[in-house]
Amino acid sequence: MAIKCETFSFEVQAQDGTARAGRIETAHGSIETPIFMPVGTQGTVKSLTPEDLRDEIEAQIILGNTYHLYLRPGLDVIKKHGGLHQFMNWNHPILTDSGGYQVFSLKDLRKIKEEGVLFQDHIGGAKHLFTPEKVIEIQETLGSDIMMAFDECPELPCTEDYMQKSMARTTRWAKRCLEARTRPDCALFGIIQGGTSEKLRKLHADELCKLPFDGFAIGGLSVGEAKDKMYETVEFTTPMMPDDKPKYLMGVGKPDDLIECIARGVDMFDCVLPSRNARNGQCFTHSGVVNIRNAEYAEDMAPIDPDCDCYTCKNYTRSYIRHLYKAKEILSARLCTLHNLHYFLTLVGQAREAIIEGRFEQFRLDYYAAKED
Ligand code: PRF
Ligand code: ZN
Repeated sequence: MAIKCETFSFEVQAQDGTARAGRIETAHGSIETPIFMPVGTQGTVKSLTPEDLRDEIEAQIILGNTYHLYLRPGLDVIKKHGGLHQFMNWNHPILTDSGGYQVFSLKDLRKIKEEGVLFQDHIGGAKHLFTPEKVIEIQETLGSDIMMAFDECPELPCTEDYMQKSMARTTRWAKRCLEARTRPDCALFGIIQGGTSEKLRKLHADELCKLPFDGFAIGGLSVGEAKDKMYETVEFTTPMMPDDKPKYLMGVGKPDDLIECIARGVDMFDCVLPSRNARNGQCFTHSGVVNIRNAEYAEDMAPIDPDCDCYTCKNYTRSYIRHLYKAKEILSARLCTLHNLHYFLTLVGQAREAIIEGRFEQFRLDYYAAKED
């Protein structure tokens, strides 16, 4: 008998057009949606402590990766700590990706079978088999609050025939994931694939949304398709998903994408962009992107974003941060990461307020207007 998660719930608190504000409850606390999840692939959001994440960025949930943590440090080490929360000293919600996306990006080093995916890892080149049962076992060992089902994210472009076969297999894997659960405190989300085809998305959503998942994700986007295609796909897919469960768009995106996809009914996002780009000196601000490497900032006494109240913007000039970047000082990565994640979390928080107050469309217009001047 498949078990149900007893610690997970979701409630829609307000709706404005198709944009939603809601609340998720998990074993490690609640999450107010729409939400952005900073990515902590290796058991750390690079350069930040849990205190930074909680106190400066006000992150409510972070994302961890099955694939990376399973390979290094390995489950025995994490088990010894009592799970990923204790291992990384983050006592708040964690969502883990299933490893599907990571093993499929190994291209030459993997073989897909009905049983699962055979792959060679990127560290020592050892062979592993990820099956739906295995990735649930790993995610339960990590103690994930929200586990993701094992899916295939087909490389685009692919034929309709391949996509249909892949989706059918992802559905069979999804059922095996549900059957493999043993912990009542770990929720499980299903992942809808189907590329940018409305017909295929409908086929897959109809099959997956019949299953007793705690939430649903849109996978297979932000893989190189045109931006308007992605927005269009999100727009026709969210109505195919149950309104009483969270809707999660995987691996997205830029600030504009968050605004556009919140408008189309998405509740949850994750992306490496704000943290990864911060390390290259790319900062997101109310007036657009500031590339701190640029010579024009050499003597700029302004903060990265004059409209930001993050730790970085309250204390440091563009000139100083550019100096750190140029001198290859690691503080540059940390200050820019703090700023970018603060910006992303503030943006979704303000979107949430606007939805609750029924002024989301005005908020969206104001957001674009600020970028233009
Ligand atoms: N599947 C999984 N993780 C993902 C994706 C997916 O399709 C994406 C899509 N860009 C990001 N992360 N399991
Ligand atoms: Zn800032």
